[in-house]
Order: sequence, then structure tokens, then C-alpha cells
Amino acid sequence: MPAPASDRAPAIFDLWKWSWVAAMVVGVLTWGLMFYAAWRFRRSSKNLVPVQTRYNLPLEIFYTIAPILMVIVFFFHTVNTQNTVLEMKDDPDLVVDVVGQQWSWTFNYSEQGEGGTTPYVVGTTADRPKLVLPVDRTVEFRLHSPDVIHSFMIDAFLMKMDVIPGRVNEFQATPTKVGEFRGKCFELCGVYHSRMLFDVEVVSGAEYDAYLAELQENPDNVAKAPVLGGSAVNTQPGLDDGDAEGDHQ
Ligand SMILES: [Cu+2]
Repeated sequence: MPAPASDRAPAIFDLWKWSWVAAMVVGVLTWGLMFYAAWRFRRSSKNLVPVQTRYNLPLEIFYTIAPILMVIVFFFHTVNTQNTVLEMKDDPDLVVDVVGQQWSWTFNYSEQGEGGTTPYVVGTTADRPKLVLPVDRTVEFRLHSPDVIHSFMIDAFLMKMDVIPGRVNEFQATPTKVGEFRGKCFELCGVYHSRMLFDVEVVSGAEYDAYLAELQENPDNVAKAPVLGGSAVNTQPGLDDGDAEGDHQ
């Protein structure tokens, strides 16, 4: 597991860790009893047939109830973790509209440009995009797809969410560590699915503001409103003029 790098990630990390601990305890106990029984009740003489037990009510009740209890405990912790991870504040510090399109990503820094414009970057299969995020600011991710189902995940945030055409899935997270991370599509979405990689850079607030300013120097990276995909993505300036951009499918 990558080290958790968002405020939501530790909850997931804990759920994952303790699920493994619980599974190991149950596993060791079960294997232990199996080996013990195999050894303790092994055939001791060639002619002797061991006692044939058909029913043991207390034991049967036990092995019905024990797994049900385990499922209840796992369910309880899963729901709790899910509630923590999916909690939405009313006033996130910034919104990033993410578009998963066959086969790359568009990142819109929604309404964060001058005069409420939206700086954005579009990746291609040949040229993977970079997502820059400010540390310690709450980001709301809104996920859009113009074509098929994708799945958005920044590895170190330890959670992914499906990107579904016709609906907008949302979650919030606050990056807690400055550094470089990786992201990709986690849903087999077509022939170049494996190219749906992106880089993530978590930087200080000041560096983030500087990055947005720099992005806006190129008019090709500024839109009046978030670029949400479909034909719009493929007809953005700089992408459809058949030049060095090259191999976008
Ligand atoms: Cu995809």
C-alpha cells in the first residue's frame, strides 16, 4: 500500500490493515484446529474405525453464528469508513472537474482562473497529463465521462471512484503531503485503457497559485467554463491540428 497522502486515506488504510489482521487471526485459528484435529484423531490402528459423529448441534450453531458475526463486524467498519471517506463539506477550497475520456484525462481547475475562467489541461495517450493540487486545501473532485465508464484514482489517496457517463460522481479530499504521486484509470475502458495514466503533484498553496497563473498564459489552456468532454475535448485548440501532438486516438 502506498503511504496515505490525503486526509481520507488513513481511514481506508486502517480498514484494510485491520481486515487483514482479522482474517489472519481467523485463518490461523482455523488452520490450527484443522491440523490439530487431523493429528489428534488420526487412525491409530489399522482395524479400528474411528467414532463416526454425525450431528453436533452446539458446534453447528457455532459455525453458523461465528461467520455471521464476522460479516456484521466487517460491514459495520466498512460503512463507517465509507461515511468518513465520502463526507462532503459545503465549501470546498477548490473544485476540479475531472473528465475521463477514451483514453486520457482532462483536468479543469474550475472557475479558478482570472475573471472566473477555467484553466485546464487535456492529456492524450502519447502525452500524459499532470494534475497539480495544493496541499492542505480541500479539493472537490467532480467526475465526468463523455463515453464509457472509467475509474479515477490517485494511488496515494487510497480510494478510487467510477467515472460514469450521464452522471457526476463527486468526492472531496485534502492532500496532506507535498510530493509527486501517480494516478490512473482503474476500469478497463477500451483498447488504450493502459495509457490512461496521469501524474499528480501536490505543492504548496503559493506554488499552486503560480502554476495556475502560468497555465493561463497559454490561451489554449483557458476556457470560459469547465471543458466536460465529448467532442469538446477533441476539438480543443492545439489538439486537432494534426501537428506535434501526434498520436491521440
Ligand atoms: Cu479509462
